[in-house]
Amino acid sequence: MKFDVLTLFPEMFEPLKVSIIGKAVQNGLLEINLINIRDFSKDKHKKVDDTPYGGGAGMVMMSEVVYDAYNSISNKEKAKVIYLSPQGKTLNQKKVVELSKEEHIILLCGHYEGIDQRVLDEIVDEEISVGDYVLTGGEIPAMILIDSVSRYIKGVLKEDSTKEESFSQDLLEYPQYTRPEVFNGKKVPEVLLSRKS
Ligand code: 21W
Repeated sequence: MKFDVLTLFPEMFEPLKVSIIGKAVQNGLLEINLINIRDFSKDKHKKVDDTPYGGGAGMVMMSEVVYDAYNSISNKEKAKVIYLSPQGKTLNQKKVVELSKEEHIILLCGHYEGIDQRVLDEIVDEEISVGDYVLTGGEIPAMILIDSVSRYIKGVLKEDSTKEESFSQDLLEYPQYTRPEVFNGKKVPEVLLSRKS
């Protein structure tokens, strides 16, 4: 599965280079391309945003630079374009499983107050939020989406740890223990001790 990420802050995506996701990239199960929107600014000062028409606080990312960054992505005809946005539909596990069936996802991360609506209308298929609280941009939400979706790609997790999740929701969740048998005077439940591996 391939992700292309359009962002002003590609350096925020370092966490995807370690652990399970980092290994999946190394093994070629997953491809994550970071595209720096600023690289597509034609302005001598590399300007990417401007004040909003009608006034209001903050800055708005300009259409053309976002559009040019998007158009630099190859083979995007079948890709799903997702804009991470506080106004989007909240991500849940059902949506995560659905997205894991896509071959190619393009993630657009806003920063500042948002992105000019005209380029969003032009390129975005779907808007997704990660919850009802305010962040500074779409980069951490994009990483949440990549992390949650990638778990469902065959070979990313060791066994099929995702099977029980989709069928039984969190009904099968239970407290877990490992060595030592006694910690701060608290013993591991007796019933588990005979089933040690
Ligand atoms: C937060 C951008 C607030 C803009 C019109 C005029 C992506 C996010 C984000 C951010 C505003 C997600 C406005 C949960 C999030 C994100 C940055 C305010 C107000 N509209 N999921 N002014 N929470 N946040 N815009 O914040 O980009 S997914």
